[in-house]
Amino acid sequence: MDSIKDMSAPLIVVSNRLPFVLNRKENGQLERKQSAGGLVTAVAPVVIECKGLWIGWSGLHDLEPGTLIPEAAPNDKAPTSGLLSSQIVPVHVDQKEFEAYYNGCCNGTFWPLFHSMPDRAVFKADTWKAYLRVNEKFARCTIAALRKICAELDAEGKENVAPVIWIHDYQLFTVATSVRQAVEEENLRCKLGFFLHIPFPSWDIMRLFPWDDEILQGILACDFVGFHISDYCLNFIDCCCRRLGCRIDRNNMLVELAGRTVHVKPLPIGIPFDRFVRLAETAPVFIKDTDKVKVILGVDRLDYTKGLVHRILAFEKLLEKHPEYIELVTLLQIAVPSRTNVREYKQLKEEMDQLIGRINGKFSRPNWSPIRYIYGCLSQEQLAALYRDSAIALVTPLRDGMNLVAKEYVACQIKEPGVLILSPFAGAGEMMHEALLVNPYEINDAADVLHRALQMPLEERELRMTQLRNREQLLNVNYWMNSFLSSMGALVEDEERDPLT
Ligand code: ADQ
Repeated sequence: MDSIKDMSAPLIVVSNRLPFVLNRKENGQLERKQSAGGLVTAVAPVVIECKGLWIGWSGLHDLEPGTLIPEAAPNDKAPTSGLLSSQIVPVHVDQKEFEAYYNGCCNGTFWPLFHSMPDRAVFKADTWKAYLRVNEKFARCTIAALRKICAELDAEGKENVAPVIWIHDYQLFTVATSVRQAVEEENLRCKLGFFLHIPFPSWDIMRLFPWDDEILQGILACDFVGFHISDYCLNFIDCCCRRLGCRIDRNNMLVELAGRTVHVKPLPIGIPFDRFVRLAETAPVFIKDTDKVKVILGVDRLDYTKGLVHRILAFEKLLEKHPEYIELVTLLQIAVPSRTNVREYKQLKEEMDQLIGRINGKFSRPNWSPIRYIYGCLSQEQLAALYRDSAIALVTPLRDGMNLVAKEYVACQIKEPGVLILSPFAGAGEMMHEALLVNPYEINDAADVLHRALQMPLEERELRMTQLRNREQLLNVNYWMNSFLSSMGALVEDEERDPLT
């Protein structure tokens, strides 16, 4: 199921950020800049096709309400370039409010809590209130858009077409509460869906958040809820039962609240597989010495959930246990700067600098260093070249909703295949069985698994990689999006068989 199917109704996507970056030029004019995520690439064409809308924060705090977002530049080739100004609804959030909502509640509370790291989570009533206020702003914009779309459909005689609203991620847990209320009070119509891109924690963790009931109610205001894997679905269902006393059906993943039934489903996100293959086929070589030195690659946002420190310690352990790898193996770690104004992320950056400095000081030779570290962003083409030419991808988060890097690596293995080492605590670990799985907290084991990967015969690598690639090609990002929309009953036809059955 590679192509995008027809929507039976207009689609309204609601996400924290719009699907492109808005930039103010020196002359004060606004321009769109591409943002290259797989989600945007998959979903934007559907919104364009069904004449839908995208609602999100523009990235600028000083945008006057009512400002029209510019059309894409004529030479803009991004998947969002066909999105007309009239299809974009910017939500205005001022800097102070954003600080409390985003850096405070989203990243200071929900990010660590939902990654089961409660010691890092800060619980503050004022940031939670800011979160509710900002979510209400998103809801107001969504309701206004819905009113307009329903009126247009009525005028066309399409009274039985219900627009589809698809809300994304942990920044927008409570948007659906107000949307549902308006739909009921004003007799509007829509199908409401929610997808969470990060893990959903167990009840033990969730109950630590003092206002957890409002989050659960916000999600349950939707008709359909998707998570990456069934463990997250079951955690959510369990929380609804224990916190709200909902009737639940675990086997069929149903939750009942106030006489309404909410459908819950695991929908593991995929990547634009063919695009990564094409990039790997054409990208020029980026690592010059692959013939002599085997590259072990790590690619992550610089985030404490990604297990970067543990990974580097495991690599150090490998060199201690197997000094024969000195001058023959290198760890190339790419770290994308992330949330750079949050204290914990600054501390992690310092810790990484020190750790890498110490290990390089300990093992380096005049013409070789054990660790190469790039703190910055790369183009997708450069990434694809690195994926293609690395002997091993070390994807060892302590906790991760899915992890797309693992999938991008296998897509790019178009030459002699490498080995994927994966943490079972990433959603990807649930399905990518042919990877070598390792607990990232077990530094010694991780070093042993690295050794095994470096020694793995070609035949075994081929066998594992073929299976991994076949699955990711089939379950790509379009498959994921079609599955979500068809689960909501939003597609015109759905006759293709589910490749999972
Ligand atoms: P993230 O936490 O951002 O996503 P991940 O799934 O690994 O994590 O995606 C990172 C993306 O950034 C990849 O597409 C990768 O190619 C890109 N990237 C990484 N390093 C880069 C670099 N140096 N330069 C440019 N691009 C780089 C959240 C959840 C995940 C979930 C996704 C999707 O935390 O668990 O898989 O959403 O649902």
